[in-house]
Amino acid sequence: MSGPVPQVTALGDIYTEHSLLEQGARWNKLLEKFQSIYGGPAQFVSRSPGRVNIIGEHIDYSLYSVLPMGITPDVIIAVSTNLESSKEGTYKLKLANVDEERFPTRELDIAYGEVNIDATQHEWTNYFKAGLRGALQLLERKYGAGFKPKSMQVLLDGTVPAGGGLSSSAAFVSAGALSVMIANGEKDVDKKDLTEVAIVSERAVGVNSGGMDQSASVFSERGSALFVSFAPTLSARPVFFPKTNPELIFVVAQSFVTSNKQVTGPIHYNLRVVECSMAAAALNAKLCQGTELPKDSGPLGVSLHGFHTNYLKDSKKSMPEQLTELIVLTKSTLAQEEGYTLEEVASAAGTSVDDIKARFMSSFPVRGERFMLQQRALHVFTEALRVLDFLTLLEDKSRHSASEDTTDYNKKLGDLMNATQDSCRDLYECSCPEIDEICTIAREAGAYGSRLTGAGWGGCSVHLVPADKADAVKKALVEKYYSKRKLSEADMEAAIVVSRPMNGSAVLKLE
Ligand code: NG1
Ligand code: MG
Repeated sequence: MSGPVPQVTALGDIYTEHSLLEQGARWNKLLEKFQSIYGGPAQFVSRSPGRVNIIGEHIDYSLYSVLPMGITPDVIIAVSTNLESSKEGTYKLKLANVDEERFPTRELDIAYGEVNIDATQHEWTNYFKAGLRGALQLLERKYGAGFKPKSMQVLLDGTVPAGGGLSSSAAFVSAGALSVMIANGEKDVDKKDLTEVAIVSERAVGVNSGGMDQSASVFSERGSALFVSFAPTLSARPVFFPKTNPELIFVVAQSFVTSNKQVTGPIHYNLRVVECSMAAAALNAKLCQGTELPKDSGPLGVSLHGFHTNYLKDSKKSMPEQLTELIVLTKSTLAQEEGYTLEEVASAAGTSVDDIKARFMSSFPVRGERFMLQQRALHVFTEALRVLDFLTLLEDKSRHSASEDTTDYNKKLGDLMNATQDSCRDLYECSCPEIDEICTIAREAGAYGSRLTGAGWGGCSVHLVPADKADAVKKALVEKYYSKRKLSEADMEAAIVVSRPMNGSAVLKLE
């Protein structure tokens, strides 16, 4: 399901009628502001959305398939290449944001062949530079190392809340990389190329990220969820929601607990990536004696999926049966429920502490006394299984004619999401009390399934709700959660969104 990123001439090709009016006003404002800042018109606008993950949490970097969908909030970037650099051997970037108070304007002269990013600085333009660097690497591979990038005037507007679990970063990096490719004359930007560029680029900003967000941001299609697989290579296909009775919708609710991966990475996100890689190494050493853990595209070069395919390469069992087997084996093979010290990890993986440090703990700082290998691996294998179960339910053809009541079916989908939340809370320890509370409130008010979405430790939650209970769920959340916090009017307004699956990346040509 690859192909070029669509180049469109009307906003109706990007948004549905629900949001067209509002988006039209926003795009006009962007283009007018561009004209007033730079004294000339923009040549094109690139766009990439945020996403909500329906199911498949914290398994993308272990290279198991996930099921996210694109949403309406997005990053739009207006661009003109109508300027010259005054300094020999450099090109110029003028980077402005519609929200200039939070994101001050920057002017950069960048020497050909180098884009320096200081990931220790929390600086908004890093995300643009990350996309720039990735896009230029791709262009250099294509046109040779002497490739001279165009100077760019840029004005950006983002509506995906930062640190809110809806993947503002992937939207930013994908839209940024896309804008650089178009500015440098690329006509048809391949979706898969763009996604891969965005995945690698985002790692330059200091996060060991998987590939779900960038895939969802680039590939999503209106009206469908996206089944994204990472092994043996990246692929994505749309999965339509069957008709149900009562009709199902997704309610997305913020917790307003902010978890910033750049800051908490060493004890949260990046540590989980490390724990999963360590678990893969230990399982492989114990169960695949004599064979190396194969190198793959996991952020640290190996993954639980890599161990899985190494161990079960000749298995005739179905994927769900294989995962079930691995769940049983994990409990007996990684039996230390109290976790593993670094020495114990090394011993389980049949290697030295120095080797473990060099392979898994040198690219980003992590802090941990005990590494919870059993719990993390169990979460990954059970969650990978839940994604397949969810997909099987969605694609169950016998369901599609339904005019009869489908409450039981709806509940099965919800139960899987609830099981994900339990596993995130207990095995992966990536929930937080506020998200747990939101899930309880929503379920009591009629949601079939409620869980955190995105990295967790705060951020966002997603709820599968019968359409006729959407108002009741919203009301309960406002009364029992939001009204108890001191929220600004704007936050209150953005707290809950009823989300429709929306298109991914696109370019609007203006000339
Ligand atoms: P968020 O926190 O929403 O950006 C992160 C990762 C995903 C995935 C989820 C957990 C990045 C850019 N994104 O999402 O790849 O691992 O957590 O499922 O790091
Ligand atoms: Mg992110």
